[in-house]
Amino acid sequence: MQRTLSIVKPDGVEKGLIGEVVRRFEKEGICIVAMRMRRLSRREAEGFYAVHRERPFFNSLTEFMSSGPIVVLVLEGDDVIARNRALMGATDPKKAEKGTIRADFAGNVEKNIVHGSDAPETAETEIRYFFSDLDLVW
Ligand code: 3AN
Repeated sequence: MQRTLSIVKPDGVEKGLIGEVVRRFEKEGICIVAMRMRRLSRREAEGFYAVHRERPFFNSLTEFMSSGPIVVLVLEGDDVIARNRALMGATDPKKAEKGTIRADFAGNVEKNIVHGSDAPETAETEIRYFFSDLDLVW
């Protein structure tokens, strides 16, 4: 059993896609074990994306991620990190496979509706960034 962090980003919330994203998880049999809406400060967004600090898009990305409310979720299931990333599609929506969340709804490589952890270690760190053990439903 694996866990991963998902985020419906500010563009996803603004476009009214919280329910659509959650529906895709549930349809796929992925279990939601925590879910919360919140708004990140710029500092919190910078902390979350600290691994991208040196990238040219860091300023713009953290500004965007703190521009409006987000929904953070912890997903659980067999191989859920890869399954979530398959549902999301490629980072660049133009390269994302048809039927994925990003191909269907994302505007561009930055405003791409959802985030998903990319490996077990990052999943653990990212879940810890937003949730404590007490928040997780077993
Ligand atoms: P993913 O979210 O698909 O794992 P990462 O981890 O490479 O992609 O990038 C984190 C976030 O940074 C992306 N979700 C996207 O919002 C933003 N990003 C990635 N590459 C670019 C880029 N070339 N230009 C602008 N933003 C980018």
